[in-house]
Amino acid sequence: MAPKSPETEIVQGSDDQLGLDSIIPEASASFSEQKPRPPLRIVWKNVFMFAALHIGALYSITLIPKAHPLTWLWTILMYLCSGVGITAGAHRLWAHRSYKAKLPLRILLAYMQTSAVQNDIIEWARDHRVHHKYSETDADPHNACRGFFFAHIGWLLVRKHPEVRVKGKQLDISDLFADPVCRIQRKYYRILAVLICFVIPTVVPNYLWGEQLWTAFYLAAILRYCVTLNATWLVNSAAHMWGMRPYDKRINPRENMGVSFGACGEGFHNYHHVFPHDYSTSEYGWKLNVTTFFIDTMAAIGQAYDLKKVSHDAVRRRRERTGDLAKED
Ligand code: ST9
Ligand code: ZN
Ligand code: ZN
Repeated sequence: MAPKSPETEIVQGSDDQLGLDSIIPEASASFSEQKPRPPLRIVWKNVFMFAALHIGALYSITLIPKAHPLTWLWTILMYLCSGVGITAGAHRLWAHRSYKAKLPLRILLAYMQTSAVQNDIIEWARDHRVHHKYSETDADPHNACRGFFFAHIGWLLVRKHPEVRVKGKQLDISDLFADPVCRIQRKYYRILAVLICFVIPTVVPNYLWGEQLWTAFYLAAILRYCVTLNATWLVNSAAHMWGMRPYDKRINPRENMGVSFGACGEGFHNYHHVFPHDYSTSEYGWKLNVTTFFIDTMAAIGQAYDLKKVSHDAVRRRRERTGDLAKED
């Protein structure tokens, strides 16, 4: 269990009123009327790109036995680097502001987030804020009410529903543009993405322990990128469909331990949608949550501060009021 850092702020009070105002959820699709959807407009470039990536990742598996053990280790390290860049960076820091980070940590997180190539921080955080505020409506970019495939990868293969843009433009994202780290990353995103996601992971094993460039590229870049993407997408698909709802049975996001394992601690998704401002996204500290371990470590060396944590009492009250095991009225 994570030690309680002196920098951790225990947030009391009504759990519905905590966190960023901009992401307090509107009525979910399950409870509101949906208009007929415009026809799907497939983006073939993305279809071919993601198909090629997945075929490349399958081929990469055949290279594992002949790779140097240090290349295996490097691939896992790169997976953690891009995973935590998304979870501790784009998600918990920039999208939710669940803690604050000093400049060196923000630069490190931006580097790590870039290695995941999941769009720049501003675009990622904006889509994610819309996802929380309009969860499972047409304004949710990866609306899980449209099925597993759409929530997982399909939403990246078609033009967005017009409501995503309409509702997204109403959100305040001035805090993201106010951060020079986000602005610079966005300005040079394409070149940075190629360098940090593909070139550096390939060149390092070749230079340091003589791994073949071909093998290093397919394992540390292609396979690692593909696995990280799918682990992330599972939060949108599987963790919106399968698992318990101990905090709020009226919403679809679930507690999914398999997803937590693969997604660096982001499978506690029922908790997260109920308490989106909690820096740990769970009430269980470091359990299946390497991201919380990372943020706590950064807090211990003074790089992260003002960590927001929901009090045990508020969590217990919410469980009793709306959770799976709450008594029916
Ligand atoms: C990727 C992202 O994979 C994954 C995010 C997952 C999030 C998961 C969250 C779960 C919790 C965290 C868990 C982390 C776990 C990590 C574990 C790690 C181990 N608001 O976008 P366009 C505007 S990316 C306001 O082209 P189209 C936009 O500004 C993979 N406005 O839409 C623009 O306006 P303007 C790599 C918005 O044409 C206009 O709309 N990336 C919003 O419909 C057009 O924007 C790719 O492959 C908004 N929300 O195209 C790229 N959204 O003209 C994929 C848009 O004024 N993307 N706008 O500037 C694309 O190719 C396209 O976006 C598209 C849609 C085809 C999908
Ligand atoms: Zn969600
Ligand atoms: Zn979130």
